Amino acid sequence: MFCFQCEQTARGTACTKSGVCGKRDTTAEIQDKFTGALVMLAKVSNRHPPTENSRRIIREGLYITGTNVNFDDAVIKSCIDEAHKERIALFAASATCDDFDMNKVWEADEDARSLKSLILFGIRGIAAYACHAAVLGFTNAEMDGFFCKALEAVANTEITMDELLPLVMETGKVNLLCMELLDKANTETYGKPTPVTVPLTIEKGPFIVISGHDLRDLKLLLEQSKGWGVNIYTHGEMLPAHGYPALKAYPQLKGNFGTAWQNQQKEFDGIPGAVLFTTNCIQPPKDSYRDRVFTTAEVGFPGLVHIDEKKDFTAVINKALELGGYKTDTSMTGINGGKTVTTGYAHDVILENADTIIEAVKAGVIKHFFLVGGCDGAQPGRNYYTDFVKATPKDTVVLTLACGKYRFNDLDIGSIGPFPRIMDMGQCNDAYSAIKVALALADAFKCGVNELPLSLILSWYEQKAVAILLTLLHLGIKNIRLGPSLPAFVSRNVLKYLVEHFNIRPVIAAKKDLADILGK
Ligand code: FSO
Ligand code: SF4
Repeated sequence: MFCFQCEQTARGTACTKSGVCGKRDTTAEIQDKFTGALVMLAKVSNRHPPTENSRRIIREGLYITGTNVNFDDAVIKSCIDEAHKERIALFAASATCDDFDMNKVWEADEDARSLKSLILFGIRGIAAYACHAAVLGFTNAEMDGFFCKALEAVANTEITMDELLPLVMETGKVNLLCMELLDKANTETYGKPTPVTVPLTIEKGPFIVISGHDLRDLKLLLEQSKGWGVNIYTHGEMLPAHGYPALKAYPQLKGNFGTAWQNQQKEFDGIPGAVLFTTNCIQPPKDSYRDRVFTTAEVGFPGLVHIDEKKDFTAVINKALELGGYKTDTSMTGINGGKTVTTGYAHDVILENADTIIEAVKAGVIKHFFLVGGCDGAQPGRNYYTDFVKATPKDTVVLTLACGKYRFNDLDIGSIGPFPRIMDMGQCNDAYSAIKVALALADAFKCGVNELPLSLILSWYEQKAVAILLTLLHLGIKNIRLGPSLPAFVSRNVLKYLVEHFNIRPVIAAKKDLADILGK
């Protein structure tokens, strides 16, 4: 196997024997075969009008091969069969074609491999968002077309660096389109998020923990669990769901369980409730809770019960009733000991208060904005983000999003006027909100985003973070600090290019970086 698509890759170079994420070598090889099959379907789709089914297969296929999504070989094999069938249905003569061999990418020269990885991992990240939007009825032909164009480029052994570079930037552009589409899908379906304080206490009685990003799965679960006496708690990236009016209207949506994805094996150990995974990041479940974990949509793990597209969550509800939950209310905390967290500071809330914010900046009440966001992970170096937020001066605001916020979202670092100093804008795809706010501020101050008193301190883990980083580069945003380590798939020359053009740099030490930013 060869896989280096995420931040925890073995030795910071590549997983070659088994995945640090728990992926077996056989699964990695089947995933590569599937990507090779998607390449051929994409090539045919670029020449023969694709159907909605071919677009769906490519979208879901890109997503399913992402980190911590699907570990089930049988499921991935059936996806390969489906891709072959669709290709032949589009163009019968392609029946004799072989799938593309992904080793040709992994064994290519390191700069071509690096740019192709940025494109491939970027479209895997975009595809995740595209799938969440698609289940709400929102699709975009330009985006689906780009997946095919990008897959063909990844497989092109003749393509030059000069042709690959614009495609890397186009990946960022298409991700912006996709995040906008998902924002529209979520807000038109569930309303505009509003700020909310979410308890971390688990009330006594049966409960279900729902993890991942898919708001539709949560809505269906809330609907089906009505009247059963089962409480629902969000986990990980599902936390921002509490801000959406149509979701928070359900009284059984009580709070949030635990922290970020990488703590699940510890936090779910012996949990007396059911757990439903709607997207990444699932880790191999331990025996102490394996019998109560369910998957749905693209997520899969061998031996777990999978809820199919009919979305009948009866088995999950019954498991929660059977386990019975805690006997008394159980007070849990965030990683810094806080008992509640807040969320719901999406673009509408902030932009509705734009005048107040602009005045506060002009009057020197707010001196600087930090966007401290991205993915969490297991590396000890990720304490950097906690230390950074703790050290931010009282006249600064910390905007955050994605699962990296669990490093500090239970801290009480005070407020500035009507605003808490930490404002959670949502899931990783809500980077769209941060971009909208940054562009509006730049407009108000008649300057570019790079001239704003705004610094981006990002953490990355998997492919959605790659897509978001490419969006920021596509927008010309400079001086991003990225950690806890730089991607293994960024070659020395590609890094040199990124440093020269975007002044991107690794995080070093919280206090030092903060002093550099504030010029102290
Ligand atoms: Fe985190 Fe996992 Fe949103 Fe990612 S839960 S790491 S970028 O899949 O999704 O931030
Ligand atoms: Fe390794 Fe990450 Fe790939 Fe898993 S997804 S095999 S941890 S590089």
